[in-house]
Amino acid sequence: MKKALITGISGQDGSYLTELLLSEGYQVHGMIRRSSTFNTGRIDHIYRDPHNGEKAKMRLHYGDLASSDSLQNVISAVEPDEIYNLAAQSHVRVSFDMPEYTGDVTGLGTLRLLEAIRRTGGNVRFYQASTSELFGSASPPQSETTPFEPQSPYAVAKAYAHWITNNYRDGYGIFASSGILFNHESPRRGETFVTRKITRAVAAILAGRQKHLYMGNLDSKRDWGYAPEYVEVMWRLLQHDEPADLVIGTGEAHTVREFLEEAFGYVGLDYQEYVRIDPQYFRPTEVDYLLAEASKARDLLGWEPKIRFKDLVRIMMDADLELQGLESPGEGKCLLAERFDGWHRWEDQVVSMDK
Ligand code: NAP
Ligand code: G4F
Repeated sequence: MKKALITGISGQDGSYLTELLLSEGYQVHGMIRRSSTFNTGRIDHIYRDPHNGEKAKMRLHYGDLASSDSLQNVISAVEPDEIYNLAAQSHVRVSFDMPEYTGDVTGLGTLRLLEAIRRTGGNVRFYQASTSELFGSASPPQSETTPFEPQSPYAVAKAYAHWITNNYRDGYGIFASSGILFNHESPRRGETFVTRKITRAVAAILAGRQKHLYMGNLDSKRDWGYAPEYVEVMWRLLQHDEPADLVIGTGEAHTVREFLEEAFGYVGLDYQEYVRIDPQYFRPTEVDYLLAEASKARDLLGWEPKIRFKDLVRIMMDADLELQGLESPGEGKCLLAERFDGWHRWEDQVVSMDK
């Protein structure tokens, strides 16, 4: 039985990757941070195998990318065949507030992990979670040959992580691959990333629990895909004969404004009545336009995304409507708008930490 170690197992991608690897027969080990409250909400349902009800082959270990000894300890204890480095301070706006911390965890943390692999000398395969943010201000579409022009402390930290991964591959012969993934979303997406912030807000507005949605730049374009399809590429990349760097995206970009139109429109509302612009959500430097040219992934791994923009919005909307106890409007139906009376009784629920 193969053993995989996932850093960032409690995040969006970590949770989907765990499900995938368990279904492929792996024993999955995940690294989690110590927290004063539970931080395993996305993986709690995996403790039991959904197929047979038995205890899942998943174990959790305390560790942190900021601490070399914890990484050494986990790797020595697990002796994994594959390591997926998904842990990061992953929020671009937050990286402007915490640049040093982001550089330490997202950048140097990758070095600490690679160094632990080099020292233990095992024959492990390593996946690095690189990002389309590396391309920054480079003209779209972006592929593996597009030069990096990072535009935030997060992107600069990820550039370090990307290059140090290449360096350990070339210098020490470690089987190390980087997936340069464009934005991917799901109902498990963190609540302060823009897609989830929007779908949560639409559902809360419809439920009468929120009145307005405060946003930043609506003109930036992103290539949004569906997270479960993207974690499959991570796994397939490590099964390939040779290590490689690979761009993953849908090849279709939309503005934040279009996401708003689609999400509000899904429940029969006009976003312009609810959205307000708040300068606190603008970034010192913005990435305007990300669009993947992912033909190498198609040629190398036969990978093609199936879920496109409108379906993605619907999947996320349906999940957030359900969380609010509301029904999905479903195909072609015009909505729950009738239930939409009395919202004005509620105060705005603007969370100050919402980035
Ligand atoms: P996410 O939901 O923000 O999850 C990040 C994970 O990293 C969480 O499990 C978090 O733990 C963990 N973490 C944070 N700081 C840590 C530290 N110091 N030590 C150990 N673990 C730490 O991110 P995601 O969306 O799943 O993305 C996974 C990876 O892909 C990230 O590296 C991200 O930068 C990268 N990426 C994401 C996208 C995307 O669109 N989602 C695109 C390209 C690349 P807690 O739960 O305790 O916070
Ligand atoms: O959802 P976002 O915060 O994602 P961003 O910055 O593209 O980063 C995400 O994708 C990267 C891959 O390209 C990952 F590497 C990274 O870890 C993360 O997962 O913002 C998307 C766009 C930005 O242009 C932002 O300025 O939405 C714009 N936006 C407008 N109003 C907002 C808001 N973003 C957030 N988070 N909150 C707003 O209110």
